[in-house]
Formats: sequence, structure tokens, C-alpha cells
Amino acid sequence: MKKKRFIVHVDMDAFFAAIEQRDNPQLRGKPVVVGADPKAGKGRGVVSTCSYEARKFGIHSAMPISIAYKKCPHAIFLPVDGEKYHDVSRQIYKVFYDFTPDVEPISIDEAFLDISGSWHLFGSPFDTCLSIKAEIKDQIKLTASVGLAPIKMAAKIASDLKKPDGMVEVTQEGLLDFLWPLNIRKIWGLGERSEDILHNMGIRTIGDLAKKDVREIIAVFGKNGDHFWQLANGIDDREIEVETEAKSISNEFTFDEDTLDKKRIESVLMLLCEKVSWRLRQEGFKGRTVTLKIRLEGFHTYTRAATISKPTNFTDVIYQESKNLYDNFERKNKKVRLLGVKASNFFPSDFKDSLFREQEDEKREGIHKAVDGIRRKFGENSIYRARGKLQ
Ligand code: TTP
Ligand code: MG
Repeated sequence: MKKKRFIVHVDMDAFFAAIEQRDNPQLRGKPVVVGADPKAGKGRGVVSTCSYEARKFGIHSAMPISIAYKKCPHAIFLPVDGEKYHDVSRQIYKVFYDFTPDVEPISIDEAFLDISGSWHLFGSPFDTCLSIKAEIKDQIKLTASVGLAPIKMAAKIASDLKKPDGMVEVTQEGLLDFLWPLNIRKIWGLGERSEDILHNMGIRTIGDLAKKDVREIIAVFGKNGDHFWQLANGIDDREIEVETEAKSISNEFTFDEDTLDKKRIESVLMLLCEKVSWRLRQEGFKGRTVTLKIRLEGFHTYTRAATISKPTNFTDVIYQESKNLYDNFERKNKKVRLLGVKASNFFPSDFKDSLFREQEDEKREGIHKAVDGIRRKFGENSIYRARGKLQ
């Protein structure tokens, strides 16, 4: 049987406007419009967003600011403070990563999370969503709307249903009952033209589409038709697309002379681990897999890999893993020509494994930060552990 998937879609409520209301209590409960300067109705530009109080007047995102002014001249109009909203966005993403490493960023205030592998840490999938909302409220003092479903499309639709501060769960068993009454416009990727064609075929709801013979839909829309029909039937295997720009970080060192000198080999290993872990920290990653590359005299090259229980960018952890791999490698007394260390299987460095996190980690993070600070100031080669020094 296929493993059950739990996909969460989080979308902050009236994001820019809610931040302004949070930061200025006088704005709370009032119509607030964030966007271009209305200049008493003569302003150009558009509304970025507005508070729910302003929406009652018919104001919405992308509306010309002059029209928004006409609809509600007594609204409070504020300029866009992009830097502030980006800071808040980063804090929200930090909360997401406390719940799962599988986060797909969609926009400044919206993301998909796959909690299939982590919900058991927080109770049920539903409880996990409530905790995400609660953490955002506690830490950031803002409300989010959340949808939970077995497929992305349904999770996204669900998060929008009970805005603001909403929480809607769609179970696998309830998926079709949820989707079928909805307008076909809700199907992802289905544009206005396709909608017109479907209307002409007598298809108005997702259920109408699902119940049609798929061959009929394919005849009209080709391959897309199959995709639309599958979505209408709640079939969508698309995974969360986690953003990691680099897939691995590695460093190699070739000895001037092939060697068996244990001290020298360990020094080089330490140096490589320092460099790899420094780059991990610079690029904001932690790795779970450490790979050691060994080239022996005669040019045979081998790799050995180990996956550790929690992602790391700590030099000593990467070194310990590399050294274990080296010690367990049977080199039959052949000399070593080259060593390489690679970290892969990335997680964002914000990722905190709540199960395994030890207090000790905080201290080590502090030490690494201090060392990184010196490196940034005095250059990458300014500081290395004693063992990593190369004569
Ligand atoms: P949305 O999530 O679409 O809107 P929202 O968070 O303001 O309101 P909702 O409760 O309906 O989710 O967009 C997030 C932010 O992106 C929004 O606060 C402002 C910005 N934005 C624009 O600048 N222009 C736009 O046209 C839209 C749609 C959003
Ligand atoms: Mg939003």
C-alpha cells in the first residue's frame, strides 16, 4: 500500500497589512491599504494588499490605488516596506523548518510543507498544523491560514477556505467529497479557454470532470486532459520541491608525495573538513551524508560514505565521520595520493531536529560563529585547528 502523504499549505493572512497592524496598535480593526501613494485619489500604482477591514469596501490586491481611494477615502494608506516584510518572512520560514525540512517556498508569505515524516513528533497531522499556527502566533504575532490534504492542490484550496486564521483538513477518505462540488476553475493549470470548452461540454464542477470518460477529455485537451482528469480524481503524486541550490560541497587535497604518515593524513582530513564545514555554514546548509574519497598509489580511487543521524555543519562531527571512514577503509598498505571530503544530503542550516537537539549544540554553534567571524575578517585561511595546519 502507498504511504499516506500529509501536505500542508500555509498562507499568511493579509500579510503586509497584518504586519503594519501588528506594529502599530492604532491600525488594528481599521481599513489599512498597503501600496502606492493614493495622493487624494490622483495617485498612480496599485494596492499591494489590504486588511480584511478594507476588503469589506471591495478593495483588493492589484487594484489601482485611485479606485481603492474612491471606495474608502478614510482608509489608512501606507507605503510598502519590503525590507521589513522580508525579515518577517524569514522568521516564518524558520518556524516551518522547525516542523519539517521538506519546505517548498511559494512566495513571501506562502509555502508547502510535507509533514508525512515528522507529524508523529507533534501528535497527529492535524495537531501539527495547529502547532504551526500557534508557533507563528506566539513567535511572530501574526495569523496564518492552513490547509492539510493528501495532495498539494487540495491543501492549497483548503488553506483559502476559512481565511483569516483558518484551518481546514481534507483526509484521504474525504478527498473526493471535498473536490467534487468545487468549480473546475480550481483545477491547477486550467485556464479560461479550457474552462469555456469544458462548460460547452456541460462540465462545471470538478466532480463533473472526474466522472467523464478520460478518453473524451484527452481527445479535446491531449496530454493536459489526462492531467486535469487525474487531478479531478484526486490523483497527484507531485512532491514538495525543496530548494537547495547546491547538491553537495566538497574539497580535495593531493599529497606532494604519496604517503602513509598517519599524522599527515589526519591533518589533511581535518583541513578538508574545516573547509567543507565552513562552506556549509556560509551557504546555509547542514549535511547528513559525509563521503570520503581516497586515491591510492597506482591511481585507484575509492569512495566511502556514511549517513549520520542528524544534519550537521560542525567541523568536528564531519571530521569524526571522515576519520571513521578512513580507519575502516582497507588500503592494504598502499600509500595515499589524494583525499577528498564531501557533504551532501542537505538541509537548511536553520533546521533543528527537535528530537536530537542537545544543549551542547548551542555552545558549538557559538564557537563556529566566532571562528567564521574571524575568517570573514582576516581571510579564509586565517584560522585552522592545530591538527589542520599544513607545514
Ligand atoms: P497574498 O497571500 O496573495 O495576500 P495576503 O497575504 O495579503 O492576503 P490573504 O489573507 O488573502 O492571503 O499575498 C501576500 C503578500 O504579497 C501580500 O500581503 C502583498 C503581496 N502582494 C502584492 O504586493 N501584490 C499582489 O498583487 C498580491 C496578490 C500580493
Ligand atoms: Mg497571504
